[in-house]
Amino acid sequence: MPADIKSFCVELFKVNAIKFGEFKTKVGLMTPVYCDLRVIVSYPKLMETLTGLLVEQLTRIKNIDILCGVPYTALPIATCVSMSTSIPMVMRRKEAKDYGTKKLIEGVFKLGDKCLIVEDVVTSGSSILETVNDLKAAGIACENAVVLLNREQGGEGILKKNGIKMHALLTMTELIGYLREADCIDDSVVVKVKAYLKEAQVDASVLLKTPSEDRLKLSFASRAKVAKNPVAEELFRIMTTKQTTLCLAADLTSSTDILNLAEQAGPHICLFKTHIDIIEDFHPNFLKPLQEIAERHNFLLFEDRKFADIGKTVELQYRKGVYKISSWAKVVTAHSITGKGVLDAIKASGEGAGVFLLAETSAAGSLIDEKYTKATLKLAEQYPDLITGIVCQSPLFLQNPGLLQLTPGVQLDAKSDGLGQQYNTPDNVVRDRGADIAVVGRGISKAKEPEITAEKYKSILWDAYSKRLQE
Ligand code: 5IU
Repeated sequence: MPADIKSFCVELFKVNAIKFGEFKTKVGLMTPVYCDLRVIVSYPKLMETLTGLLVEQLTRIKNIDILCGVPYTALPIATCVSMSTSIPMVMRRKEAKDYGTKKLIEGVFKLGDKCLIVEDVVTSGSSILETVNDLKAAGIACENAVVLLNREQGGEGILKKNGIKMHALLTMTELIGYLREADCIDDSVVVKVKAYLKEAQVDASVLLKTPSEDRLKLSFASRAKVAKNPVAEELFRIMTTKQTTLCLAADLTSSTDILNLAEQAGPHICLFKTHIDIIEDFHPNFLKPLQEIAERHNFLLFEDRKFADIGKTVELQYRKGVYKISSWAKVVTAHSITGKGVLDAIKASGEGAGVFLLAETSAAGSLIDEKYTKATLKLAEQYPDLITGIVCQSPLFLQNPGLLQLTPGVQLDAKSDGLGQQYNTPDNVVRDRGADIAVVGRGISKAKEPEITAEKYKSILWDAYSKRLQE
């Protein structure tokens, strides 16, 4: 391989893909060496050699389901690697944000697919991280990047800190060594480049800011500190103290049964989710013992009311009627279908409840589409102090670690319930679908021993969260 790569370097030099002199970089600094692999598409033979070298490199990387080239230079390179290895490829759209509803990732993939990144040159690693962020947002796992040239300016370390192992064919030091050997450059150029490399190390702290905010890699304890909604902050703290991310859906119709379930599962949950209007023997007196249990076991009461009317009606539904939800529920759910009014009404009540906004559902045949989901996230952004989190089925948001992802449709033993509910396993929702809190209902309430079952779900979920932090 060294012989191959040496002559390949010389060929790159000959076609001006590597140049020496004085060049301005993207960020305005001067560099004595410039690599521009964009020309390579004009030299099919060189492309073939590069493909062969990359393919050889990637045989050492295990578990690759798909490939993705960093746009644009590495797109044709990734295509060649995909054709040569028969590993399918996906494409990241750079401009999708401007189009609003267009998909960021084109191609066929499954949630949790492991993607190998293909890139030509790495300086800071920021281009790779941009691509990785979008892939992760689509539920694709990224751990490895195969690249032609490591410029040795800090990119490898930055990528590593972000969970990406870089497999480079070549370092800048090796490249200039080979070119010197082949008499393409003289000693003075070698000295200049080496001096430059020493000085021009990338300031990792600036670059790390965005990627390190990826909530999936941050502990709940650290996320508590950046939560803007007080209920989210409290939840992060409860989750950390009790080591639980379990929300129990208490969809029972008798108040005694609900109180019993709360007492049994109490030690293992962070949220107790009710549909207060399904209780057949509801009396306001029922709320007091429920609040007492919640306090004793340190969990929050959560009414899954899914407010969806005009603001004025929501205000009444929230504060009045038999249930007086605002007087006891610390958290409620809301639809985004009617827009701001719902959130304004809840906020104006001044009760300090947190809201989980519904961006996706676990129901088969749901009418919610990508456009609606995105608009919901935008709406949530406008109410940072009110929104506790987002109810969804996939890691829709990564860059806002103060928000919680709540994911219902979780069960170990069933795939569906015959009425459109779709279940995933606890491990899957946390590690592949980005759930911070998992909602489990019948998986626990219908179990023979709800207390033991709640504890089991709690520990599987916590395990999955711990693994996610290390992945
Ligand atoms: N719930 C869902 N899916 C959703 C939303 C809410 O299941 O997309 I939004 C609620 C309905 C029920 C609980 O109260 O979560 C799930 O209960 P089971 O685990 O018993 O299916």
